[in-house]
Amino acid sequence: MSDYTPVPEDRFSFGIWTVGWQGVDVFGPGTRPPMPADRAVRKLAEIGAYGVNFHDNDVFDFDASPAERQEKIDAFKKALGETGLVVTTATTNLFSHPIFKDGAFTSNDRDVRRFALRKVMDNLDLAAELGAKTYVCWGGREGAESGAAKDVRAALDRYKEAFDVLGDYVADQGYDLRFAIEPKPNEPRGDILLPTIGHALAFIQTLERSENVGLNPEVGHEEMAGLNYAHGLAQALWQGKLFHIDLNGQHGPRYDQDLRFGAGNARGAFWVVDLIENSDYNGPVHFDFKPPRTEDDEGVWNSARACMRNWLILREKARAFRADPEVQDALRAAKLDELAVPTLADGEDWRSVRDASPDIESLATRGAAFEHLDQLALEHLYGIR
Ligand SMILES: [Mn+2]
Repeated sequence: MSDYTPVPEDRFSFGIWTVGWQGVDVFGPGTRPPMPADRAVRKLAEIGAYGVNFHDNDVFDFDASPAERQEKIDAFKKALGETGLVVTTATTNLFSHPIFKDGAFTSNDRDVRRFALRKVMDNLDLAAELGAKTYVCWGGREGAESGAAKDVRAALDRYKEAFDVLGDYVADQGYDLRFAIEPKPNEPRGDILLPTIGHALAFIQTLERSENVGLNPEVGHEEMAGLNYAHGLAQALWQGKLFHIDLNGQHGPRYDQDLRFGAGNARGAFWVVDLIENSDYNGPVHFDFKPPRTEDDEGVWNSARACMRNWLILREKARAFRADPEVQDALRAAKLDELAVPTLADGEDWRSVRDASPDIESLATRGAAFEHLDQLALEHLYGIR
């Protein structure tokens, strides 16, 4: 058993806004003081993170003067330089300021949409300068609370237009950046556009530069919709679209809890780690959580450390699961190897199965042997194997 100490090869990264969250919620103000971005960078480096992700307004305020903006960026850069923390990812705050109350790329107001594009382009410049490779787009305010307020088909036209324009900007500037759309079903809007991984995958196919746009799925957002996050990630991988991951914890369909990774649906977290560890995903292992507003500064860092520790614990368990000879036997008994074999052999076509006539009785009565396999997984997770 290791001591679960993170190393740079683990590629753990955090949003500046996660540890910096003051604990503001719908029913009360923050319980913690503001945290400057440069302090977040220094503390994250101290606890073993590899990288960071930032919104423009995590670093400088929405209404900062050019001089104030530069001063905050310089402090951020200084902390990055001193700690060696990598900026893996960047994103734009298109949801906090009242101007975005009806969305940004899909606001009914054209002037808001034009300003939103400008705000993203400003931060794409900074993202490229700081070396980010992924640009996350979470359209939290793109949606509606009521039926007639949003023409969804027109809004999707505008959503596509935004990605096409921004894709041209990145190409024309020669930036080495890919976009990653983050789906979410609701909150803060009653209903958000591109609510799930599946909706977003279908949308991406319509874009002019679709090869440069993928996904940033979040645990909690998919589980809020009652969906299986690991299955969603697997489909995104299968379609070559898993550009980034947002890890946290969630207890089923309720408000967006943003618990530390591994809390909430622990069984789901096990399968997420197992999937990612056995995939070609090579982006950051990124945490987008919120330390509960019950916590003080010490609690914030305990919560952040626990995200990484839980990943490492689950990684050890997932590896032990796959290496267990009894599991390997159970996988064969459950015919996982057979699923990997094409249904038609080389040279066969539909004629080969047109009259398929297996032993129906035998196939119908044969058990799938999944319960034994799943129990082995749970026993690894529960720590007795
Ligand atoms: Mn969330």
